[in-house]
Amino acid sequence: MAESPIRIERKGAVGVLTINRPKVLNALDVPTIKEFARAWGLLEDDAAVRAIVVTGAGERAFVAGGDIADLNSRRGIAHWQEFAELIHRVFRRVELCDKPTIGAVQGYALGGGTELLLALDLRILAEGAVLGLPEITLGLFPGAGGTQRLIRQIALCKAKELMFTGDRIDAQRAVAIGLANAVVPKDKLMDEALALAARIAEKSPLVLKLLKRTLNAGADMAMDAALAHEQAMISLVLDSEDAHEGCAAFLEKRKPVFTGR
Ligand code: DAK
Repeated sequence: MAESPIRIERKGAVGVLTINRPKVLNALDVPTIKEFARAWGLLEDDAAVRAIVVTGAGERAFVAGGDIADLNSRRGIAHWQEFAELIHRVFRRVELCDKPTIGAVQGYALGGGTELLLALDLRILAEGAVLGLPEITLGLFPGAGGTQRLIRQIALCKAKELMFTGDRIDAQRAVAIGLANAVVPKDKLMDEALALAARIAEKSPLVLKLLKRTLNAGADMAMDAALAHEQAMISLVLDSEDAHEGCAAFLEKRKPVFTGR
């Protein structure tokens, strides 16, 4: 039987999803994106999973992009129906996931790989990681939500430079322009990503959920609407058992135990 293009495993409270097509540098074809969606649903639905780390199999790549052979196999409306609609739906689901998500990147994260990172909350890069949006060199432009996510996340002139030139950037530069959180030694990548995920996973899942919703929705709202939304969300949080547990733990000089209620 062929090996699955996606693997999932649990490390304590952290779910790890590995894109597993190392022979083509974990490029995303339609079957892989479909399997990604299925695996993602399992992690989302598992209450014991409080944070999700996404990584690529092998040492050469996180994801080298959309699978160019698969992309080139379609003409006309089939692009929209089979590829565009699917990848947009899946990346949006990733972006709006109620659990915190982290990309752990070794090697290439190009095209759809960088676009996937843009849908993840935090991005940890191994030394030597290479990011970029080379679609323009293929006669394309980033179309998995990348144009819109990038201009909302980094300075417009830097976003345009990346998309107009298709240049690859190294890990240090990716952090410097605000595209990633940190660069770590190659052999520490998973340890660092898992430790960060575990630290976040200790926090209240309810608060993380409402915080993510506040940030994601607020980023696209006018200020007054965003503040009203924040006020409603923090009111829910303030009324939660976890808020009382966190405050009581502080006063009692102990570590809080959050349950998500
Ligand atoms: N797709 C398919 N195969 C790929 C691939 C990719 N993106 N990237 C690498 N491979 C395959 C190579 O063809 C090669 O296969 P074999 O020749 O061994 O059969 C194998 O992986 C190893 O790659 P290389 O031999 O090229 O390895 P090198 O170390 O020499 O070079 C590289 C590594 C990452 C620099 C190079 O492979 C490369 O430039 N890869 C392509 C990177 C790229 O252009 N990525 C962007 C792809 S376009 C859409 C939404 C999103 C998208 C499209 C549409 N809609 C909404 C419709 C996304 C588009 C993209 O991401």
